[in-house]
Amino acid sequence: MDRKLDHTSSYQRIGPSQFSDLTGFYDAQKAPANLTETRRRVDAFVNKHSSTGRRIVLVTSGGTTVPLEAQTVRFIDNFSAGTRGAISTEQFLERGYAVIFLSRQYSLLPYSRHYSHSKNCFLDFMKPDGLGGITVAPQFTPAMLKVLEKYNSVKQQGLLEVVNFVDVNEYLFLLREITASLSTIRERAMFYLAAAVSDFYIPLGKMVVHKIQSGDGALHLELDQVPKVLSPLVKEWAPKAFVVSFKLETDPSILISKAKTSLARYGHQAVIGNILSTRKYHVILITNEEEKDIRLPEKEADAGAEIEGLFIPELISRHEEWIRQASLQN
Ligand code: 9Z3
Repeated sequence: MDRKLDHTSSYQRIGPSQFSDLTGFYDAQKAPANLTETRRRVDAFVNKHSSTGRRIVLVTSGGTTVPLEAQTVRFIDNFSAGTRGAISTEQFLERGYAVIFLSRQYSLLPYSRHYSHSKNCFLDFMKPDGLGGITVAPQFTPAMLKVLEKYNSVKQQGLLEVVNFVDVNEYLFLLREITASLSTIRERAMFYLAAAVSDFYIPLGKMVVHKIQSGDGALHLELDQVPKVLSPLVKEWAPKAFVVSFKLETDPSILISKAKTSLARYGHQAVIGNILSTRKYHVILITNEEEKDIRLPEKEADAGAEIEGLFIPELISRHEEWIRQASLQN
């Protein structure tokens, strides 16, 4: 049995992150091994689509882990399965965007999500064809054919680039690298930051190397605050891009004020506010000009509609206006 967390101490606040300016964070942490290769891949993707004038969106998706040991046996995780990110990616692709999908390894992927994490095992979708081969069971064929056609078309046109992370450190390094690449297309880039990013972490310098041993009583964890990357992203890394962040709360009474504070603090273009328990049916789109309540009617949800199909077109029209305004100034 592992040592129990001390719930009182885990809620004690220990002051701001030692790396509130972020430079310190990137200097002190270790970059992921695949960073240079990923940057090369993303640069090639951005160059290819920038030459055709296509808009590109970075969709971040899924939860980041917080390792407790450098040789990680245990880690803190969160609820996100990456559903929002995977659905949103399909929506953007259908509306002509190229997508960089920065996603938690093994979380939901666009298109395959319809089958990978479903109540059916993937084998339930198949049946023997009687000739020694396998076919798709007839009741699933029409829906699967539609998904397959969309998936193949995206693949053939090279419209989707997937980059994976597991922990919050990898996420922050990859985000900075991809942002640098995307900043080259200026206003045509959109950032859609839907990943459930950890607020607290253990810096490399304070992390034990080996497995934490049991037997010494309660385990007290002290976590530093994860630096807020939205600030440099908006102000320095990609100042011309259209940036959408997400604000997740469990208490509806603070959602709008927290979203507005975020918008005022970071100066980006939109916040999608959502409550954990209702996030699939209700979001609030907050910009400097408006506060729009968006709800998916029950009937539409029952018929298979998804709320991303309602609010992503709203974001896209605002992105188009953002590009138009910039072109008037140039
Ligand atoms: C969201 O709020 C996403 O909508 C969800 C999607 C994570 C709720 P699922 O993956 O869930 O479909 O199950 N993402 C952002 C959450 C976040 O970490 N926001 C931070 C904050 O609220 C930074 S802006 O403080």
